[in-house]
Amino acid sequence: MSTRIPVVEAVTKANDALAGHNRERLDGLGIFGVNIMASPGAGKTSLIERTLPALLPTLRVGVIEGDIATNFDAQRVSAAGAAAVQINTGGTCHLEAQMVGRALDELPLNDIDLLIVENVGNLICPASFALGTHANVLVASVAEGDDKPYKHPRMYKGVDVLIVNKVDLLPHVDFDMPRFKRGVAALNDGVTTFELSCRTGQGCDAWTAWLREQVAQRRTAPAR
Ligand SMILES: Nc1nc2c(ncn2[C@@H]2O[C@H](COP(=O)(O)OP(=O)(O)OP(=O)(O)O)[C@@H](O)[C@H]2O)c(=O)[nH]1
Ligand SMILES: [Mg+2]
Repeated sequence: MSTRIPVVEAVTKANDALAGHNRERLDGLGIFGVNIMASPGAGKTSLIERTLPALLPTLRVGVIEGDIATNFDAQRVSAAGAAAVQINTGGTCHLEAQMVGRALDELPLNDIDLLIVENVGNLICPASFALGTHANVLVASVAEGDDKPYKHPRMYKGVDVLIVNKVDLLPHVDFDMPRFKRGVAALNDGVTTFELSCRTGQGCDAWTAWLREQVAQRRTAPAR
């Protein structure tokens, strides 16, 4: 008779240890790191492209892009002026701390204030794998439907920031904002939320101001 082995727990524990190592590296250099998660096409890369011009004049930004295949997104953020590294997971539906650790080796960490990680487009697996960043950001788009907090509670529960993107499409889609917000409040009441459009730029200033504030706090925090 074979013994049952708790593989998933072992994998996530090993990941947590490596995420802790990544966090120590970032903390040692005073870098603030965010992990941006969302379903495919919600607007993660568009958000980074919108964010970079607002921050780059005063902040140094590095971006790690996670995708199953292609370097399209790294090309986009590189064109927008950030130091970028692309991770191709080759099929894995989320980033893991070990992958991010290897990508950190490729970035000029001594010349970075803010690290943005774009996770693989997926609303399930990324929630289970810490990367060592300081804040988890979820991008929801109104084109996805207002039922997503109800269908993906784990993802909505664990995030520090919620971005509701594509609000320019609200007149064209049947997205019930109060229903969406009730679902979010039941899981993560008071989560810092920005409603914005990466297409028009509406609402983006509040998000970039929040990022700036986090970086400033990290710079003045005593080394841990
Ligand atoms: N109308 C509208 N379209 C948007 C907005 N933000 C992004 N898009 C469009 O949505 C599509 C997907 O955007 P991306 O930024 O590539 O999405 P993503 O989440 O990075 O996608 P993956 O990396 O493939 O998971 C593109 O066609 C964008 O132009 C927005 O605010 N409004
Ligand atoms: Mg993308």
